[in-house]
Amino acid sequence: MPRDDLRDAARALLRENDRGGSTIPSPSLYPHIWNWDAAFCAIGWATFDPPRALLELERLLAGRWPDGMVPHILFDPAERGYEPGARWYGTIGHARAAPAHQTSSLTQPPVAASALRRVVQLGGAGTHDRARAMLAPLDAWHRWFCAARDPLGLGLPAIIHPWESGWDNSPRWDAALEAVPEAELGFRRVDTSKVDADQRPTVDKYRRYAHLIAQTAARDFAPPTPESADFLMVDVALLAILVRAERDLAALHDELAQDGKRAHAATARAEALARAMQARLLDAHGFFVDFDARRGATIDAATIARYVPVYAGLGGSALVDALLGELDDPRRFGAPYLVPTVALDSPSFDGRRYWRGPCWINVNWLLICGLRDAGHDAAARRLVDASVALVEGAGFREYYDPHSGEGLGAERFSWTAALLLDLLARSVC
Ligand code: 9WN
Repeated sequence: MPRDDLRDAARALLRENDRGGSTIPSPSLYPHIWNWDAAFCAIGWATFDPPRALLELERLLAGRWPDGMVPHILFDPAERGYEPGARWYGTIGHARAAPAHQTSSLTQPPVAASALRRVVQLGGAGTHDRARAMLAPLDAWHRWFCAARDPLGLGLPAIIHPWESGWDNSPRWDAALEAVPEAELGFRRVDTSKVDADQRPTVDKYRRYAHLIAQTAARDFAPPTPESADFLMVDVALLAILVRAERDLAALHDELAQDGKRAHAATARAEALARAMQARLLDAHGFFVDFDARRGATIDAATIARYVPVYAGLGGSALVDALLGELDDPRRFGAPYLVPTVALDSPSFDGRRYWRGPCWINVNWLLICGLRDAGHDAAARRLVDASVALVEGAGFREYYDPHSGEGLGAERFSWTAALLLDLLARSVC
């Protein structure tokens, strides 16, 4: 398909999923605002409508909690097509929760500051006033991660639920989830009536997810401790996103507000996180590994998350070289369609079930950004072409089978369209 047509189709999809200023991830499965989806969507909107991109981020930040957390879902109260809904989280009317919005009690990877920087780059001076107003909430959210989510004082914030990683069903969380009790769901799963069950998490996973949510509510949404949280995981992919977001926030403090003090503080937080990652999360082979903060155990799962630190320039040329080597290795990540999220020779690999093998355009995008910044233009271009090939072959799907390229999961998926727009804009410019 000519790239102009692909671009038009991607723009049309974002417009179709626009619900008056925020973009739902997919009409077939996800009818509310999701956190990192909104940030990815803003990056797409920025390529053709920067004011609309700003609105996407403003709507997301409007759901923030008094302590600074930006929730992983902002619910549309009129929408009934997704379970679990807001009531199930126990957040409505709670003093710690957002006063004027119905939200989940979790967060998600903080892509928003990096998205805002991209919007400002593309939108120019006309975006500055509205972008400046978002710096304080972004700053508060970034500070919240270490303030509320580092009970062991590792300098490394942890997630309390697989949904906070965005990589919900990744084998990275299997061992820790095994020890989490199964609870009654208390809601009707609608996902498996819309998408084949073999592409979604198993029933026992959902029961454990339910337990973790109930535990959060039982704690009255107070910050977790190893005694009060059955899942406390340092996620390297989320941390890499936070490091880059802090640097982008520092640049915005400088450029938009000439606020050297806050810029310096954000840079210092980024560098402290990067140092803590180097000190505590590097394994004997030079890979960053997730860390189970409850059990004091590192996680050994062969997933592409080990390469996401390249997005933040972490790991240096050794990590980039290892990534390039594994992308060429048909036993590892060198699938016919790129990039599988789990190594092909891993016993956990499942090319159809979400986060256990399929290709995702947002993961490709994180790797592409890192490769480009490291000066590996040809490798970045290869992953751009691979991403375009997936969409051309199967449309704007949530994820894709790395062996066949078949589209899986939700249909008319917004971040696939949005990030494709960004990839096309950057390769043409
Ligand atoms: C739970 C919306 C979200 C993404 C996540 C993805 C999936 C939700 C679900 O969909 O998670 O938050 O119901 O499966 O795993 O990354 O943000 O697109």
